[in-house]
Amino acid sequence: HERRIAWWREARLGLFIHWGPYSLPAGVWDGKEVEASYSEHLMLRARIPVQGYEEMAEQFNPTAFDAGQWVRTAKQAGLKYIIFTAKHHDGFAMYDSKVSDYSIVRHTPFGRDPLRELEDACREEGLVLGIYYSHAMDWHDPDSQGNTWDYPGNIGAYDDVDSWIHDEDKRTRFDHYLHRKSLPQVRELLTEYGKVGLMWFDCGGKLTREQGELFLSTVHALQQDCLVNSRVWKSPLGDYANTSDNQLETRTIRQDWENIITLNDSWGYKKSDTNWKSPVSIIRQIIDVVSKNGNLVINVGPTGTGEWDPVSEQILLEVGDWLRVNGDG
Ligand code: FUL
Repeated sequence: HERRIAWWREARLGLFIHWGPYSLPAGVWDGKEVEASYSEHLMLRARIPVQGYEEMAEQFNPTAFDAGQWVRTAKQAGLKYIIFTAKHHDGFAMYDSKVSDYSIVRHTPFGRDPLRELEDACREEGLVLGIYYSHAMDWHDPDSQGNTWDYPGNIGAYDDVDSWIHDEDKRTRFDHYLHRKSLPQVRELLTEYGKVGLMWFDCGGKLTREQGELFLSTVHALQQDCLVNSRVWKSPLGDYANTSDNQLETRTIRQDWENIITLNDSWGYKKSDTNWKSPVSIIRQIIDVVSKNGNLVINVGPTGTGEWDPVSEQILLEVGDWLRVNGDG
């Protein structure tokens, strides 16, 4: 563990990238603004049937995507690692998956593999590649958690453990999803994309401890030096702990901890969300978190065409300017 975490303790600052088909509708469905602060939760909040979401995803063609530019901007902003959403809760793979055809490569006219391009760009620029993978929730899968409008027998997104833990059918089907899709995709991510600095799992609280440990041991068996965050299940499982989302008042959770914030309120690109944090408040957050020996990960949500919102880019570059003068490199 000590050897595995050494680079991360040094790195201090990272960039989160939430990008997927949800970046295209950007918070709007059927001409209406969907009530949800997170645009990446559109499918859940608007209860979009799998087929309707699939049809939307077929339109995803982000031809302006330029991995080199994204990574160079991150570097200029003083960020040392990136965490890219390889699959969010919508179940859509943002990489070339052999496990599922529901991917950017096979399901869209775009046909490119952004994870591969980001891997190459990170290697070129000397940033560490981290991968976000929604291992517990998958609204596209008939046996996973969250989608109870297409699959009423599933574990709901907001159900507590007690409501399903004794339900043999729910438990068994969820376990099938883990073994049929989730774990196999984690295996491909850790075998097809070179050295991965960290696997960032999410919403693992509804897994059994055993299932959480299975993800942890799978990662470490494939890449001994790859870190795993505590959302794989619950802290203390994992190499380091996370705060809750967008938590601006922090306290040390344990020795190795990471605070995650987004520049506005949504993680995925959302057209109507202009509630931007100022560069000064981001700088304060850096000072606060780093002074408590933590890491800070700042999120950007690129658009459906593959560009960064100019406002978020500007905020990050101003932070980078400050770091060049006041940081320790
Ligand atoms: C949350 C997710 O549900 C959000 O969509 C986002 O990915 C955030 C970083 O973690 O739990």
